[in-house]
Amino acid sequence: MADKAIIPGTALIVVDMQVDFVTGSLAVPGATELLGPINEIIDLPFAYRVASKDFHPPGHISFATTHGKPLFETISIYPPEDLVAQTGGDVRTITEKGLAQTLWPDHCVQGTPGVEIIPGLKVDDTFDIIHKGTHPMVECYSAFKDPWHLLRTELEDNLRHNKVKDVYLVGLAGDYCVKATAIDAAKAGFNTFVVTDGVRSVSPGGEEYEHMKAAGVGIINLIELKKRM
Ligand code: VGL
Ligand code: ZN
Repeated sequence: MADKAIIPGTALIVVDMQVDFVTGSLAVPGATELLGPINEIIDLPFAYRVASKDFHPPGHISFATTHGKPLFETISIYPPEDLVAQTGGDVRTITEKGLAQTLWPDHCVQGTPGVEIIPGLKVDDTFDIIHKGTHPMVECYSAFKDPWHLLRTELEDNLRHNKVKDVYLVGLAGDYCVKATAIDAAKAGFNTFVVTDGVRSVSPGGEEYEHMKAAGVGIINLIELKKRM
């Protein structure tokens, strides 16, 4: 990286490369294979680097234990009325949108070892860190905002402040947080690319890449990324 000039307008987003998703309670298949490729990608001359962290309070709405229900069951969840009221929007329209929520093992709980970025990954203090899923009643796969658009993180402001045009994403999980974050990035108007060598999914071979492509996200591999950078 030292011998390469920074490329203005480029950003790397490392999504949820945390202990619980790599080796912990919600370990994504093949996630340990990502350290090499992602470290290589981190060394490329991005102008701005940011890592997201799933950062749940104990008893989060996405945990099966919170509801006393079996793991991986799907329930409908609704936005908390106080938050809806604060938005000043159409409360009824928003609250009627029940959302399918998969119930996960407890994971990425604030203050636990599982919430930390996986050791060995070169996410250093040049990275900004975005915390998401911090509200007990709101799931947030995207590092930009929750599905009801009630709570936003600093990510979009940070990207704009750093004059970012091209966003490259790697991390976990391809079918949840990477997908949601990439789609929101494209919707926000960034040229958005997911680098497949840096991604693993909970249930690979679903249609995660088709969904991303349909939203305007470019799907590239590490060789293609290196040609651009
Ligand atoms: C994620 C499931 C639950 C992710 C987060 O980072 O993809 N998946 N919470
Ligand atoms: Zn989570």
